[in-house]
Amino acid sequence: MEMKDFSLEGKIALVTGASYGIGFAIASGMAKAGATIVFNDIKQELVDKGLAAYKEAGIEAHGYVCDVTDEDAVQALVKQITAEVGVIDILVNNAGIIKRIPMCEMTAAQFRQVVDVDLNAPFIVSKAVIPAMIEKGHGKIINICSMMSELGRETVSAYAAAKGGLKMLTRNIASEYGEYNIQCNGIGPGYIETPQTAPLRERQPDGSRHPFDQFIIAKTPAARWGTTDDLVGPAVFLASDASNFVNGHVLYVDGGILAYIGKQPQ
Ligand code: NAP
Ligand code: GCO
Repeated sequence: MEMKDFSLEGKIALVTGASYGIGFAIASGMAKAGATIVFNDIKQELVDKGLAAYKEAGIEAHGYVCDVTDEDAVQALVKQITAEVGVIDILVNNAGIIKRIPMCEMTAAQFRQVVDVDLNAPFIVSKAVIPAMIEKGHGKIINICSMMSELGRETVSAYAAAKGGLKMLTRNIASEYGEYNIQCNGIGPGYIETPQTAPLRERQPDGSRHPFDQFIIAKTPAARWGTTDDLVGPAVFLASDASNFVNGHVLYVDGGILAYIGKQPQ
């Protein structure tokens, strides 16, 4: 074991849905650790925005338009990346959506849409990259899970079902392809400040904190929301040779939420 095992020098990383938010932070951290960054997003406008943001950060990223739920498009994307950049060494299944709707008011179509992006897509993209990883003799897959891989709450039934499923897909990829030197692990972020959680942090008309915002601060031993930067170290570790015997694990990066029973009444 040497410190160079933490380096991603010479590695190609595909991070899905990484024009901004958690994906952008993870990809930027991997670039600093030496990786070549490839990302996709669903719209050209977002890819252009992402490319400009990477450039501003001094990173020459490769950006593509691709809907990760479309298997043909994903297969074509992986072929194109392989031809234009090289074989993907690291995949981060980051693209995700949430719909906050009480379960009995949610349509089956809305439920399916969330499961499609948050669970079916990681299956589709992983399936597209694994054969070349096997041929190359190594590969790293990181699935972005959630607190909802372990916990439920009102209004997020589809998201929790998908993220719980993603935890098990993680274990299954590890089980099925570990013998080919492929490690598949998850990162379970706690509550992180991104556009996805912005509605939960909106200031109230009187300037006070959103009740959910106060609830999260009280539920988190660190007493704060996470930042996208909090996820970078764990992601680089799980993408690097330093984690070559870590497989099928979900690393929760949650400021202690899952360890905590909650604040006792005063
Ligand atoms: P975000 O700000 O909403 O970013 C998600 C990205 O995925 C967006 O760029 C989005 O594009 C893209 N995307 C959505 N559907 C796609 C599709 N079909 N094909 C390609 N790209 C697609 O979310 P985030 O907060 O950074 O979250 C990133 C991941 O972390 C998600 O999987 C999320 O569930 C997970 N997560 C977030 C938190 C948190 O507190 N923020 C906590 C735990 C886990 P559009 O803008 O076009 O939709
Ligand atoms: C919610 C949140 C989440 C988080 C995250 C927690 O409405 O409860 O949006 O579910 O974003 O996934 O880890």
